[in-house]
Amino acid sequence: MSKPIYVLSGPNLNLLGVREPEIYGKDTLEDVRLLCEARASALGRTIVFRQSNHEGQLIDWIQEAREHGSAMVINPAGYGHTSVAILDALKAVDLPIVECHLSNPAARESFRRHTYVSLAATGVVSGFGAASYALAVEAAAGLSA
Ligand code: CA2
Repeated sequence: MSKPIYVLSGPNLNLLGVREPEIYGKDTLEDVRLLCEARASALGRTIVFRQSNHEGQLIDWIQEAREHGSAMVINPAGYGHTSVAILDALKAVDLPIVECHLSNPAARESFRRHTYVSLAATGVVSGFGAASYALAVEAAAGLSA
Protein backbone atom coordinates (compact mmCIF):
# COMPACT_ATOMS: atom_id res chain seq x y z
CA MET A 1 0.00 0.00 0.00
CA SER A 2 1.53 3.32 -1.00
CA LYS A 3 1.62 6.35 1.25
CA PRO A 4 -1.26 8.85 0.91
CA ILE A 5 -1.25 11.90 -1.34
CA TYR A 6 -1.51 14.98 0.86
CA VAL A 7 -4.07 17.50 -0.44
CA LEU A 8 -3.62 20.80 1.39
CA SER A 9 -5.74 23.94 1.05
CA GLY A 10 -4.95 27.39 2.39
CA PRO A 11 -6.85 30.31 3.84
CA ASN A 12 -10.50 31.06 3.16
CA LEU A 13 -11.06 27.91 1.15
CA ASN A 14 -13.34 26.72 3.95
CA LEU A 15 -15.77 29.31 2.49
CA LEU A 16 -15.89 27.54 -0.86
CA GLY A 17 -19.41 27.35 -2.27
CA VAL A 18 -20.60 29.94 0.25
CA ARG A 19 -19.23 33.16 -1.31
CA GLU A 20 -17.97 34.26 -4.74
CA PRO A 21 -19.38 31.27 -6.68
CA GLU A 22 -18.83 33.20 -9.93
CA ILE A 23 -15.06 32.95 -9.35
CA TYR A 24 -14.61 29.76 -7.34
CA GLY A 25 -17.69 27.72 -8.30
CA LYS A 26 -20.60 26.31 -6.32
CA ASP A 27 -18.87 23.23 -4.90
CA THR A 28 -18.07 23.25 -1.19
CA LEU A 29 -14.74 22.09 0.20
CA GLU A 30 -16.51 18.89 1.29
CA ASP A 31 -17.58 18.35 -2.35
CA VAL A 32 -13.94 18.86 -3.37
CA ARG A 33 -12.81 16.34 -0.75
CA LEU A 34 -15.27 13.74 -2.07
CA LEU A 35 -14.10 14.39 -5.65
CA CYS A 36 -10.45 13.91 -4.62
CA GLU A 37 -11.26 10.75 -2.64
CA ALA A 38 -13.09 9.29 -5.63
CA ARG A 39 -10.30 10.10 -8.10
CA ALA A 40 -7.63 8.76 -5.76
CA SER A 41 -9.59 5.60 -5.02
CA ALA A 42 -10.14 4.96 -8.77
CA LEU A 43 -6.36 5.07 -9.08
CA GLY A 44 -5.81 2.74 -6.11
CA ARG A 45 -4.55 5.58 -3.92
CA THR A 46 -5.54 7.30 -0.68
CA ILE A 47 -5.46 10.95 0.32
CA VAL A 48 -5.04 13.07 3.43
CA PHE A 49 -7.25 16.14 2.85
CA ARG A 50 -6.78 19.21 5.06
CA GLN A 51 -7.49 22.96 5.06
CA SER A 52 -6.18 25.68 7.33
CA ASN A 53 -6.40 29.45 7.57
CA HIS A 54 -3.02 29.49 9.37
CA GLU A 55 0.40 29.62 7.71
CA GLY A 56 2.20 27.74 10.50
CA GLN A 57 -0.36 24.95 10.46
CA LEU A 58 0.11 24.52 6.70
CA ILE A 59 3.88 24.41 7.21
CA ASP A 60 3.51 21.72 9.90
CA TRP A 61 1.43 19.63 7.48
CA ILE A 62 3.94 20.14 4.66
CA GLN A 63 6.64 18.85 7.01
CA GLU A 64 4.40 15.90 7.98
CA ALA A 65 3.93 15.06 4.29
CA ARG A 66 7.72 14.86 3.86
CA GLU A 67 7.70 11.76 6.03
CA HIS A 68 4.23 10.30 5.63
CA GLY A 69 3.16 11.23 2.09
CA SER A 70 3.94 9.98 -1.42
CA ALA A 71 3.11 13.28 -3.18
CA MET A 72 1.40 16.58 -2.48
CA VAL A 73 -1.34 18.69 -4.00
CA ILE A 74 -1.42 22.20 -2.58
CA ASN A 75 -3.76 25.11 -3.14
CA PRO A 76 -1.94 27.72 -1.07
CA ALA A 77 -4.70 30.30 -1.78
CA GLY A 78 -3.54 33.82 -0.88
CA TYR A 79 -0.37 32.51 0.79
CA GLY A 80 0.89 31.39 -2.61
CA HIS A 81 1.38 35.02 -3.51
CA THR A 82 3.04 36.05 -0.25
CA SER A 83 4.65 33.24 1.72
CA VAL A 84 8.39 32.65 1.49
CA ALA A 85 7.97 30.44 4.60
CA ILE A 86 5.67 28.06 2.73
CA LEU A 87 8.09 28.05 -0.22
CA ASP A 88 10.96 27.17 2.16
CA ALA A 89 8.91 24.32 3.66
CA LEU A 90 8.05 22.98 0.20
CA LYS A 91 11.68 23.15 -0.92
CA ALA A 92 12.53 20.72 1.89
CA VAL A 93 10.02 18.19 0.50
CA ASP A 94 11.53 15.59 -1.79
CA LEU A 95 8.18 14.56 -3.30
CA PRO A 96 6.18 15.53 -6.41
CA ILE A 97 4.28 18.74 -5.64
CA VAL A 98 1.28 19.78 -7.73
CA GLU A 99 0.15 23.39 -7.22
CA CYS A 100 -3.57 23.70 -7.72
CA HIS A 101 -5.97 26.63 -8.16
CA LEU A 102 -9.71 26.69 -8.70
CA SER A 103 -9.53 29.89 -10.75
CA ASN A 104 -6.89 30.83 -13.31
CA PRO A 105 -4.78 33.38 -11.40
CA ALA A 106 -2.95 34.35 -14.60
CA ALA A 107 -6.23 35.75 -15.97
CA ARG A 108 -6.96 37.86 -12.89
CA GLU A 109 -5.30 40.79 -11.06
CA SER A 110 -1.57 41.20 -11.74
CA PHE A 111 -0.60 40.40 -8.13
CA ARG A 112 -1.97 36.87 -8.64
CA ARG A 113 0.39 36.19 -11.56
CA HIS A 114 3.28 35.33 -9.27
CA THR A 115 3.23 32.52 -6.74
CA TYR A 116 6.18 31.54 -4.58
CA VAL A 117 4.80 28.00 -4.52
CA SER A 118 5.40 27.63 -8.27
CA LEU A 119 9.15 27.81 -7.58
CA ALA A 120 8.90 24.48 -5.72
CA ALA A 121 6.06 22.86 -7.70
CA THR A 122 6.53 20.06 -10.19
CA GLY A 123 3.53 21.43 -12.11
CA VAL A 124 0.43 23.59 -11.81
CA VAL A 125 -3.28 22.94 -12.50
CA SER A 126 -5.45 26.09 -12.62
CA GLY A 127 -8.80 27.29 -13.80
CA PHE A 128 -11.04 24.22 -13.74
CA GLY A 129 -12.91 24.85 -10.50
CA ALA A 130 -13.23 21.80 -8.26
CA ALA A 131 -12.02 19.65 -11.17
CA SER A 132 -8.57 21.30 -10.77
CA TYR A 133 -8.16 19.34 -7.55
CA ALA A 134 -9.14 16.01 -9.14
CA LEU A 135 -6.79 16.65 -12.07
CA ALA A 136 -4.03 17.57 -9.62
CA VAL A 137 -4.60 14.36 -7.62
CA GLU A 138 -4.39 12.40 -10.87
CA ALA A 139 -1.14 14.15 -11.79
CA ALA A 140 0.28 13.56 -8.31
CA ALA A 141 -0.68 9.88 -8.48
CA GLY A 142 1.01 9.55 -11.87
CA LEU A 143 4.20 11.07 -10.50
CA SER A 144 4.46 8.82 -7.44
CA ALA A 145 4.05 5.23 -6.35
O1 CA2 B 1 -8.10 30.05 -7.50
C1 CA2 B 1 -7.63 29.64 -6.44
O2 CA2 B 1 -7.78 28.49 -6.04
C2 CA2 B 1 -6.89 30.62 -5.52
O3 CA2 B 1 -5.81 29.90 -4.92
C3 CA2 B 1 -7.88 31.06 -4.49
C4 CA2 B 1 -7.34 32.13 -3.56
C5 CA2 B 1 -6.70 33.27 -4.33
O4 CA2 B 1 -6.08 34.18 -3.44
C6 CA2 B 1 -5.69 32.79 -5.35
O5 CA2 B 1 -5.22 33.90 -6.08
C7 CA2 B 1 -6.31 31.78 -6.29
C8 CA2 B 1 -8.43 32.69 -2.66
C9 CA2 B 1 -9.15 31.65 -1.86
C10 CA2 B 1 -10.35 32.29 -1.25
O6 CA2 B 1 -11.36 31.33 -1.23
C11 CA2 B 1 -12.64 31.76 -1.14
C12 CA2 B 1 -13.60 30.85 -1.46
C13 CA2 B 1 -14.92 31.21 -1.41
C14 CA2 B 1 -15.27 32.46 -1.02
C15 CA2 B 1 -14.31 33.39 -0.69
C16 CA2 B 1 -12.97 33.03 -0.73
